[in-house]
Amino acid sequence: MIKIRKASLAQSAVKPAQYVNDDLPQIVLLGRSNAGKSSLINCVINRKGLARTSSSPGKTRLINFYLIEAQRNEEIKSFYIVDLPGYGYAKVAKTERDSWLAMISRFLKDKPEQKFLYQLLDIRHDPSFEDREMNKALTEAGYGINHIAAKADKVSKNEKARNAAKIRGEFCLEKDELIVFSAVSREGRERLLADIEEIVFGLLDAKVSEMSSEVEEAVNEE
Ligand SMILES: Nc1nc2c(ncn2[C@@H]2O[C@H](COP(=O)(O)OP(=O)(O)OP(=O)(O)O)[C@@H](O)[C@H]2O)c(=O)[nH]1
Ligand SMILES: [Mg+2]
Repeated sequence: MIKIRKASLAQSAVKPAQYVNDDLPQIVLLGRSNAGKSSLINCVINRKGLARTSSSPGKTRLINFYLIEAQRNEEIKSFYIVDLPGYGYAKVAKTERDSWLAMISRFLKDKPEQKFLYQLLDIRHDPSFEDREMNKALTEAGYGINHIAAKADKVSKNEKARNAAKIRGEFCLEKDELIVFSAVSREGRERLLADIEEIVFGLLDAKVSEMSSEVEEAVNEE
């Protein structure tokens, strides 16, 4: 398991000139306003208020790049978690909605090979029209999307199983493909960190370094 060593807000952007300009992987969080994107970031990095959260939807209006430093064994690597402004909040004017869409699609088209998309859904509700539209548009454009059912602490155990199954059905996901998450109980945090580990450090390396540390131990014991 990786350890998060440091996190900071590296950059806030509305236009390409303001994007970060390096080749670190980007874990990109998409989802309805109020789905819990900013709370998830704070939970993952163990910092209460780094990403601003609010019960009034529409808190995140910029593309925020959080630079994170993680450690696995002796290895230290950096990556970004990108907090995108949520879609579908209240009754925003059409012009604002359009500029939001333009901002997001411009961002997603930039260095797509560096981006790993996670769509957050509130586990209490059926995926909304916009959740489904967003998923469809991105899938058609060739993006792979991962899914997270957030706010899992807000439902009973039965509801959690039922609603997670519904979300999996909606997006054609296998059982282990949906991450059930809560920023409050921290359920799903390790599962998400395992994904991030694979993205940032690679899977094969993990096995190799596990093996080499076993070999090292064995040598030390002799
Ligand atoms: N109980 C519970 N509440 C949560 C959880 N995640 C987020 N919330 C609450 O839901 C509200 C919205 O959370 P945010 O993290 O600000 O949501 P967001 O997706 O960043 O919203 P926008 O910035 O508007 O797009 C806040 O009041 C949070 O405290 C969770 O896992 N459990
Ligand atoms: Mg937010």
